[in-house]
Amino acid sequence: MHAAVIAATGLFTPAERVTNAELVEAFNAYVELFNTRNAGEIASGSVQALAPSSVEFIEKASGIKSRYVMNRSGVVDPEVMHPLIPERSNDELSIMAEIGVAAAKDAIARWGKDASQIDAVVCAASNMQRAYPAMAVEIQQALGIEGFGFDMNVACSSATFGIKTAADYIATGSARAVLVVNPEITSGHLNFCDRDSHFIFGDVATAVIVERADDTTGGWDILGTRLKTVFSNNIRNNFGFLNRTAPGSEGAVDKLFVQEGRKVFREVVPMVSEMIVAHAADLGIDPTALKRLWLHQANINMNDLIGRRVLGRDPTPQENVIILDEFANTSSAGSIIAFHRASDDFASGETGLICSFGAGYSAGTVFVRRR
Ligand code: CO8
Repeated sequence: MHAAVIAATGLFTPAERVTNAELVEAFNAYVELFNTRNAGEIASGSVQALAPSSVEFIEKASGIKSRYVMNRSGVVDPEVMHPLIPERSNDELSIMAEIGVAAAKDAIARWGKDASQIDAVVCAASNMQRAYPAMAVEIQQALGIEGFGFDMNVACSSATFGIKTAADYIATGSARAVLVVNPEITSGHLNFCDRDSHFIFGDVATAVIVERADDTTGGWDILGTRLKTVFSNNIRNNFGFLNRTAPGSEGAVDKLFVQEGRKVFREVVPMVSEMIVAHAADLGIDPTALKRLWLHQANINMNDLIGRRVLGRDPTPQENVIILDEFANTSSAGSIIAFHRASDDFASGETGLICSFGAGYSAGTVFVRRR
């Protein structure tokens, strides 16, 4: 068995950004249009009037202040309310592969080796560009990587599941270096007309290179990885290839992200806190001595609670990194952005935790130590 390290990470950030104020302005204009256009039905009680959103609620309930998006103009247009992303021909790089490649190139540059030294590509994300060919194979081709690639989807936990898969390939000798890419165009499956969730997500791509420890002196030792899934209906996206086969589905609108946010909050916090503490104990790590947590970035109050339960005290902003204020929930990429942004100050031997959680439910823990 071979030990694995996280050798490098990379980040692609979209050029366009939407603040809460801009998003709420568009949402409230949409609500006005809807209520005006449906005034008769609303008066007769057959349609329910929509209520406005508010910046104050969003910031207090979630901690989110802005998000990056692949297309801003559609998202802030009350007559559109979704991103506008032109379809590409089969001969062009798909948009999800394109942002995955951008993040991968950033990681490869930091790694300082050539892409040809990568043996496998795992594209791990919440939503895939298409059924096939796999995005991972497209990314592999764009980067000139030999070997193999495949896509995997574990919603917000895709990155940690991908890192574990990569570390297992390293351990068994199936690969010496694996590229894990997390392109997340969450705006494509977010219902910008839904007051409960229109503010939640943002777009981004991250990349992680996992390498055999013997092949490098740098990076982060992967001390242990653990995965967990427990079925829940509280976060769902029912979009799928069988949708059009359901009798009576003709003309139905796309099925988008839905959740019972409060239930998710209540159920996932204990599940994840207990998982972290148990995994740390099995590895002989004192969780209260961790220098830093790079948690999934869905909700600031959730991260505060998990941080308190794991560290046994109120975590400082340095101990519990928050990037969701700027990026919103970027699904699988969130904990990787936090790690990418806030890990340079670690001294050799210092230990931290990358942890994701989300739909499924799913959760993944990756304990790392600076080499
Ligand atoms: N503006 C003003 N008021 C609002 C708004 C709004 N936008 N939305 C709701 N309210 C009101 C409600 O109507 C309610 O009013 P009342 O008390 O009168 O009934 C009140 O505010 C409170 O509403 P909630 O109970 O819904 O509010 P919460 O405090 O629970 O906050 C959150 C809502 C922020 C959603 C919170 O519950 C949360 O963050 N929960 C955790 C969710 C989470 O972690 N989800 C993980 C999902 S990610 C994942 O795994 C899937 C990945 C797939 C990515 C695909 C991309 C699309």
